Amino acid sequence: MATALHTFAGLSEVSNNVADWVAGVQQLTQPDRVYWCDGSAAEEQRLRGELLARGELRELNQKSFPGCCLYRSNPSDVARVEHLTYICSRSKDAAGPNNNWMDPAAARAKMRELFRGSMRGRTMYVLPYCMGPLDSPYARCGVEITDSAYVVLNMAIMTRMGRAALERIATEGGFVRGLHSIGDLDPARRFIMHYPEELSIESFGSGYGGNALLGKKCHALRIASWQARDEGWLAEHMLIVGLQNPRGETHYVAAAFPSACGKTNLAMLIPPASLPGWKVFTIGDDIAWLQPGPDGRLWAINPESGYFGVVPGTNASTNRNADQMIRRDTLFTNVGLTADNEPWWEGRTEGRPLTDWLGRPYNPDNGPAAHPNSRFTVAASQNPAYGREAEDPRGVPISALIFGGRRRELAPLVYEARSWQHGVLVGASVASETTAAAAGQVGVVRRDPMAMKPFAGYNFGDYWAHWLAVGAALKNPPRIFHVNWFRQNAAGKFLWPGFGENLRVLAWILDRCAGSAGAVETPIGNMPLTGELNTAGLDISPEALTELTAVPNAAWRKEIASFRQYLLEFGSHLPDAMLAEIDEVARRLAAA
Ligand code: SAT
Ligand code: MN
Repeated sequence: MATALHTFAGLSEVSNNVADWVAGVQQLTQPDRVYWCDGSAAEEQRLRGELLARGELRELNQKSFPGCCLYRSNPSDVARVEHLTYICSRSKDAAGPNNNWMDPAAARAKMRELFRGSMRGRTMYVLPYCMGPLDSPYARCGVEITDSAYVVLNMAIMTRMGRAALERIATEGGFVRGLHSIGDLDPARRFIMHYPEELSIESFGSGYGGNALLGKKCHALRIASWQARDEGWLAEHMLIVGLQNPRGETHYVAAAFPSACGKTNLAMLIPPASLPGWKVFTIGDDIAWLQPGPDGRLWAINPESGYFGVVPGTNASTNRNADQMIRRDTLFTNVGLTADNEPWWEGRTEGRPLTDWLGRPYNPDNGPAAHPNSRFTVAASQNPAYGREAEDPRGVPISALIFGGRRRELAPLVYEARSWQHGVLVGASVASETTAAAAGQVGVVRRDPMAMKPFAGYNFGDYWAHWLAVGAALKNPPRIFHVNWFRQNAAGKFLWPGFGENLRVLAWILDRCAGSAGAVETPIGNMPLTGELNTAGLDISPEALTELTAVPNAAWRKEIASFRQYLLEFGSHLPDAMLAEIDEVARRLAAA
């Protein structure tokens, strides 16, 4: 059997229960070497050097993009694979109709055969990590075992990875076990399995993003959502942002949108010149862990320490913060290259592509230069708008929860739920056009409750019941809103300018939370009174505004009827309160 190459002054001795598990995995997967990651900068340098030497990573122009590298994934491995992702709970009912399910014993047996000998000739990396600030009672730890050095480089940015996490595990005892091997990247031998009752994950056959960085979607959403239900909190697919108004008061909101719908842009929003005095601080761009606080408010931490963001579309006018942030020490995946060896992507305003993401000479007939789901991995602290409160062990108090999707039609710019209970229905009603973040057809509308369809680790019916219970336990719950930045007119033109101008909508939301803005009741929820949404200096026609705030009765009745059908699929798991709420909306539409 291979011997440990490196144990960093007894790192493997720090935690016996980790070491025992690692030894078992080593026996099964038969790596040539075992390497315990300490998370140091020197380690990152060394690993990166090894990948560069092997040609798996490519250095970008070090003058204009110092510390930046390009990684090209296998062309068959560029997005999450939802059809190969399973919740392996003991009962199928617990996973619900919203998940693929496999019997845990059958899944274990299947994965055992895939993992057997899969790391021969490779190094097995052991990555202890902490999701959330190391000193936060809300943080949770895990250990990922992987044979991909690219995964190590990503996890080192995305999580608090290394010695300190292992020390926390040694004191705490419990941790999430994540086993990952890229296998032979054969899509027919690719599975992402979750065993929520055992707090464990097995992922085989993909090296990409959410399939392979197990701390992210697998742990921080699927496993954590299950744990959160048992423990009385929420693990959500939400950004967290701090908004400081011209009076100097800061409020925090958390917002859920499906993948590749602009969460990173909203989290890093640049206030437009027409709204002087506002400041925006990013706390998180993808995942929020929400806990009822001792004061009866809802508090949030960002379990991650980096961003794994969509590159295409990033430029100084869409997201100046991101544009600056990714000019150094950034790992690019699947972008094109310029003749100057700079990264290039659709929407980049400087340079021209010489080669595409596959390394071929760029030819627009072959499609875009950068893959539509090409990504940057970058430390959150590099964001010019980074909010230090992201490191506060208590988290930040949340004033408003916002749900949204990418909807060409129907969903208005903004509306507010009448109550927490109605808000849970509004969150459950999220639907969105599919994007390149997941394998499959792009642009079809699908239901994506709370933007958690690919990520809820258990039955949505039980999940909504849990949401209702969390709200009932809050003395001072956040208000709940729904937004849609993506409405188009009949000619296919966006009705709302989006990006920084979204702050106008957020300002109304905060005024509602402060009790200082009025609203009109509509059958679906409360909307801004005419004139209360600040549109001064905005080039938007009165017709567009009317369309953005319309509630077309017939279309909404159809929508509510189809949503009701969807809810009924959850059978006895669907809380009665959800049916009562949807029937109330239907009644209001009929009476309007
Ligand atoms: O691939 S990830 O799941 O990490 C990114 C996303 O789809 O949100
Ligand atoms: Mn996401």
